[in-house]
Amino acid sequence: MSTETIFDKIISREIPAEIVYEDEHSLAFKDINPQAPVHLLIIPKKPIATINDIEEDERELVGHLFVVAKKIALQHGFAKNGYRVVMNCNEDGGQSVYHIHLHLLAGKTLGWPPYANERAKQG
Ligand code: DGP
Repeated sequence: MSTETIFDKIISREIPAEIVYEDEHSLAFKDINPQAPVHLLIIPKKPIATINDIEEDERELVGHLFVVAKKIALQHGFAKNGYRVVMNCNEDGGQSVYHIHLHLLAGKTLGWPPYANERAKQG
């Protein structure tokens, strides 16, 4: 089961996005709320709601998202310095758009753990 999300509208160009990469199976575009100098989202064109919904026969498609991340990192010149890829799942994981996506973050030394600030606020 899948429900249309904002990412389907980006795929179909109903709403604009700063697209940096596209192929038959995937699309990558700039995150609207960047958390690093480079913050891209890499999505499959096939709508899969969450990591929990990934089927065995979709493993190649999901692996492809990592190959795209690597290609972008090389093309944009930050592969050597490094980067982070993250995929959130459901509410506790911080997922807000229910169409799986890899966050690709780069352009600075990224802190770890990524949730340190939230934990500090909770006390
Ligand atoms: P997550 O919280 O892991 O589900 O990440 C969803 C990301 O999607 C979040 O970082 C903000 C981004 N986002 C939400 N709506 C839009 C949009 O309309 N355009 C773009 N470019 N990014 C969006």
